Amino acid sequence: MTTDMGMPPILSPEAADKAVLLAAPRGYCAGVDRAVITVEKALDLYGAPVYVRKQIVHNKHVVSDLESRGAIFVEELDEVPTGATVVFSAHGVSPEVHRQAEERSLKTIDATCPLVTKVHHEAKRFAGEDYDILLIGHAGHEEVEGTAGEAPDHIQLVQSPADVPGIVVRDPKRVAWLSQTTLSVDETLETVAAIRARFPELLDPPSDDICYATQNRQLAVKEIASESDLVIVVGSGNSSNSVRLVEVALEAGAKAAHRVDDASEIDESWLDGVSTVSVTSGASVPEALVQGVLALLAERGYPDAQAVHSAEESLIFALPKELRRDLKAAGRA
Ligand code: 10G
Ligand code: SF4
Repeated sequence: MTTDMGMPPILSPEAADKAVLLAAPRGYCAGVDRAVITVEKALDLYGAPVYVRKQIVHNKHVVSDLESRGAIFVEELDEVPTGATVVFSAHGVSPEVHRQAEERSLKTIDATCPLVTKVHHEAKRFAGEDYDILLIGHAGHEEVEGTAGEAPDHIQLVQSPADVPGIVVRDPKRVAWLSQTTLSVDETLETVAAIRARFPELLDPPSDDICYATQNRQLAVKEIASESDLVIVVGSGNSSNSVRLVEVALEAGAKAAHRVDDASEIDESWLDGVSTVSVTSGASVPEALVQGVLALLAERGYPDAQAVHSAEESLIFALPKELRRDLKAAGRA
């Protein structure tokens, strides 16, 4: 059970010797919700198997649950039989992937989050105006590969301020930056400051690329971190936004912070001498996994969690248009 505590101060001096704080918002964002529902509805409508290129979202429990319902996750499109249905993950794909799908006559459903698509549009626009684009993000992450693929001749990856001295551009007056949507807000500001110090005429994106959900989850964990002896972040190891929450919690003053995929990964020794435990989860994490962590804490003598709200979220995205069209045609819209 959760008690809603509203605004700070979070813990009164009379609080019991043990407490659990639960960050809000946490867990599923609008883009993840849409992507997971897309695969579920595609399985219902077309029947199994439905292929999914890459993990639909970076959470191993979500992926194994969808696998058990008939989804087949592949790394690349050459693993998908000709003519089959394939869903593109929430992290987005490059135009080259769309081209390959067309070449193989695949039926595609694009579950790219609309907020990632927005960054793709910005990349195309800056490239169309012939800017050199510095994309702040992590090498090898699917979102970065998809965004960079929109304008490979104009985009170069910048991972941290340490990369900035080595940047080579054609014209220092025509440089713009964009970013992955799931980065640390504070680290990204540092990287942008380093870039701007080298290129004072640097052009900003028209609006934040780090999305509302990433920002809100970082704010929420910051709010409780300094009161926490331990922060437990639920999320998978390849989930960029989940891993960032551990770093943000530590930077904001948590005495310790660990990421777990679920309650079974909690090392009991982490709880030694711990009074206040805070719990949060990444944008790709089902709430049931958080509740599992709270249940384990209750078994270890911790009280009901106190929810600490730092922002309200109400965004919902419409399902991909290809799926809406087919649902409507089947009378199931
Ligand atoms: O945090 P990342 O980008 O690794 O992804 P995730 O699947 O763990 O969370 C949802 C975020 C996206 C789908 C990327 S926009
Ligand atoms: Fe969309 Fe942000 Fe969620 Fe990524 S983390 S899927 S950009 S809402």
